Amino acid sequence: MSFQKEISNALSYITANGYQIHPEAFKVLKNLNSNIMEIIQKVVRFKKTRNDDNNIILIEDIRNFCTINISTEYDDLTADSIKISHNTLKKNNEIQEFKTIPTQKNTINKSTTFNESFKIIYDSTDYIDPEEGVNGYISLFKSRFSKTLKILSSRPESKRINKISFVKRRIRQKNNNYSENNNLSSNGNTSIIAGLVMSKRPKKNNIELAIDDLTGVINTIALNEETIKLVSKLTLDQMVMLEIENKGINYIIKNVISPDIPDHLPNKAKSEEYVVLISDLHIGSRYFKENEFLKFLNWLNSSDNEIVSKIKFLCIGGDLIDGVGIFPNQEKELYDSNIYLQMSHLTNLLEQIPKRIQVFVIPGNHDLGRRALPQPAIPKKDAEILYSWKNFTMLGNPSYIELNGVKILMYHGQGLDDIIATIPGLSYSNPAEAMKTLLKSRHLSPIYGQRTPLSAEKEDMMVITEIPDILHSGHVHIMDVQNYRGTLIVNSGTWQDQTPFQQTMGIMPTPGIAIAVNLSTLRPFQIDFSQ
Ligand code: D5M
Ligand code: FE
Ligand code: ZN
Repeated sequence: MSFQKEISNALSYITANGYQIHPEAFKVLKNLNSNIMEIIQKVVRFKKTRNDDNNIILIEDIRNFCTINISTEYDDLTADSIKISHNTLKKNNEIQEFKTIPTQKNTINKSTTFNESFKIIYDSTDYIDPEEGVNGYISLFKSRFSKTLKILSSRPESKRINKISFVKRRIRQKNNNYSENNNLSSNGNTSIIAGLVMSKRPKKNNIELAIDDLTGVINTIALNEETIKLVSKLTLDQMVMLEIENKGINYIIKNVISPDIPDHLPNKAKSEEYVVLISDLHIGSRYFKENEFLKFLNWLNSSDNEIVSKIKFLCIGGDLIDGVGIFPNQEKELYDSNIYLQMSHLTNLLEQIPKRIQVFVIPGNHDLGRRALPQPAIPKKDAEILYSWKNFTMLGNPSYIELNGVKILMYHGQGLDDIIATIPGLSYSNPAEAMKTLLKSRHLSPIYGQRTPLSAEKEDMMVITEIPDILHSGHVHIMDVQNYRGTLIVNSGTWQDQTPFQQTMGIMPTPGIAIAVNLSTLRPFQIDFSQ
């Protein structure tokens, strides 16, 4: 189809669906070169599902659907050849230009600089685009593979990556040659492969690891203490780079290279300002600690406290309400078994947050909306009042925000259940240690098919593509803070007392604590309201 024809089809599609396109957005569309119709269809679908009552398509609407487009083709694995078409829209000057667009109702949206102090870098709500059936999961894993391969490409070892099919073929040929010459297989040179962990089988004196890189699966084995330790810390379905050596029929692991985050200096704000991190209120549960939460709200409203006057931001990391039907026999644990009453109780409490504080909200597994990760923002129809407050930004889980230059990755933390259950040495009592595994694997919920439902998205939004300065999660209900290679890891605990389920699991929650982080130093402070 000619380019003109494609543009003309896209315009027809827009008008047929009752929308118009802003002239600036039209210019951008014309510069996109490809996939114009696909992007427009996504934009329209997204505006419809969000009940966006502004019927003009703006640059920001388009931007939501065409950031970085990594080729999922797997033709050539050298680092330099990973194909990335950076979105030209991401240039700063275009963001400046963006500001001049007249802002209509409901149009101030993602990726826009709202004011000097905060930005929404990435809201998974905007990218949710599941694919039906088994193809969906193929797309998801291809996307995970290529996004993480791009991360690994900064490692010098990546220059030597070979496709698994190639490694196996080469070794087969070599072994055939040797047997023809009546020779035994020799110790070949080492190869580097990169792929997703398909299985991990701990044996008495070793661990077997199967790796899949979309060209084939290879069975490898860790034999010495050092490699066994490294392999035991890998999660299923995460991306990893291995140096392997062929010996007879075995591929012995010589080195394990996780995508990981590098040791780095985090971004810091220029002046002393604070963000407060909380999560897991569980309003509606009999175990919700309302008195403690009211003390917290009172504290936020106190005028004579030096730190409080410097609090500019509040992040709420999901599980705002307890919900209904989340687990069997939940009704017995609810004081309010109507989600709308739970939401209204939530609204009454959150209304007490001073309006000068910017609040960012993501959902958790107890909130309204879909259960599978990534979760879109709590639906507007269920939280109209929260959406109407100017200081509230409702985001998906996960989301990436920037507060005075400090990048915060907000993620409720569902995937931690699977990490804690499967990695030796981890426990619910130190969730920050488990969150470290997320940074090492560069994935927020790597394990597929166990406790954490993952949606078959075309793009794997759970890959940690950008290094956060702060990783904020909840879900585990235990407050924990740790610094890992320059990133501040915070699990913000809960406002719910121990539930019968947690009692059977041996989980001792730490309710009633808020974490405040000084954005100019990244120093965390605990404020305990449980006393
Ligand atoms: O999770 C509250 C706590 O219960 C948290 O520590 C995780 C734990 N939890 C929740 N679901 C599971 C499953 N399926 N297995 C193991 N542990 C779990 P919340 O999301 O607030 O109910
Ligand atoms: Fe929770
Ligand atoms: Zn939760």
